[in-house]
Amino acid sequence: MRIVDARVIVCSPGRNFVTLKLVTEDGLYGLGDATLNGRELAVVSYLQDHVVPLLIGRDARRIEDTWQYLYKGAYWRGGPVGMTAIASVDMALWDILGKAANVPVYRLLGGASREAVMVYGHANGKDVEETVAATAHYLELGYKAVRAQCGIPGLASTYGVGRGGMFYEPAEPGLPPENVWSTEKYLSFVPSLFARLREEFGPEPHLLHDVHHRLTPIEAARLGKALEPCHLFWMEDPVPAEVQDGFRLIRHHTTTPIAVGEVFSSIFDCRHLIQEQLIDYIRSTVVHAGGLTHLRKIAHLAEMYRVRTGCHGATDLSPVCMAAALHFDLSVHNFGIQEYMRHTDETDQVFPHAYSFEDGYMHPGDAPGLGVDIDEALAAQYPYARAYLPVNRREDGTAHDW
Ligand code: KDG
Ligand code: MG
Repeated sequence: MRIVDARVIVCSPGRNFVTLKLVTEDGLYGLGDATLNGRELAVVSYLQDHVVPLLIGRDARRIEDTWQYLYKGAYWRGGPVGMTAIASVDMALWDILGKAANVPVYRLLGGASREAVMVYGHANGKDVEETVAATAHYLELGYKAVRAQCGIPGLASTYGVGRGGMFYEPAEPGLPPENVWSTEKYLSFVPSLFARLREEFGPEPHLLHDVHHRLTPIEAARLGKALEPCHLFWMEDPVPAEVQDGFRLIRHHTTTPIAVGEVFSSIFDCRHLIQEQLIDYIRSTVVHAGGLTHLRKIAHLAEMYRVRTGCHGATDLSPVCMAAALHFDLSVHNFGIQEYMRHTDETDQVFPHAYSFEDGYMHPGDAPGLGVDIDEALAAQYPYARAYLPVNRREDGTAHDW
């Protein structure tokens, strides 16, 4: 089953996506997401200029060997650009294998470990009242878990707040906008937001919060401690992911569960955090952590330490990644939760898919392969449009983590 064609498709149906399409001599094709938000074209070049020539003529069934060939053969290993490119090849190969065997990918991964996958949605508001209303809306839709983000009194712009509704999109067209940040204003406010949400909705719904890499370890420890009475499902990215020893300090001070990993590229980024049990949830996902082949290795390591998965699932991860993540989530034993930020209707039309949402849970569907397609003619009507994530500065103008 030789690969005879490999194409990179760039489109922007509401936001930018990069998709790899591999075609075999038997006429089967597979899709892989290769979107790296704000650096999309770097992955396009990596694939087109350096990976595609290596794929033509390879046996599409040799998934592990192709992974190792691309990873080890590059010499310059790891990193978000290279690992996203490898992930897209890997996803496309699993898609082809599923289609060839006429089974959904989760069956190739060991079958379903659960009936469906619990997901969390994003409740965003510019103030507490709006965040309460957004949380209520998600709960009415059947969600069992909601991430709450809120504008901070005294700050004009805050991560996770802005376009509201069901389709929050963090990237902005053109050059990056700049946000202003105050740790003190944030820390004095957030515990009162969650106290109000618990008062409003009681102990049952799972509540999550993304700190978005903005605190120092001791500040994060203070926040985790203050949030303990509100028993969050998790506090995400309390400090920049590379401040790995900082997680130990946070751990010494609080029982609030910790999630990290959406920016990790490989098992080597999270090995220490998992083995030292410094985190509770690993958030790496298919597209940015080397595909299903590599993410499964991360999950298996995590399983030994009772660390559960919580895959990143923002809108910049295309429906191809979302489908792959759901096959992974359904099959892997130590699944925890899946993030689900809905795509716009334009995106869903370009990427028709078999996955579905019902009452707070998702299922990848039983279509052969990943169960997601691309309408290339429609995709061509949405050309790439430069967009960046915002940049963050403290009130005195110092560049800060976003
Ligand atoms: O591209 C970056 C976004 O995906 C990220 O900002 C979203 O932090 C995020 C999340 O938890 O979904
Ligand atoms: Mg996040």
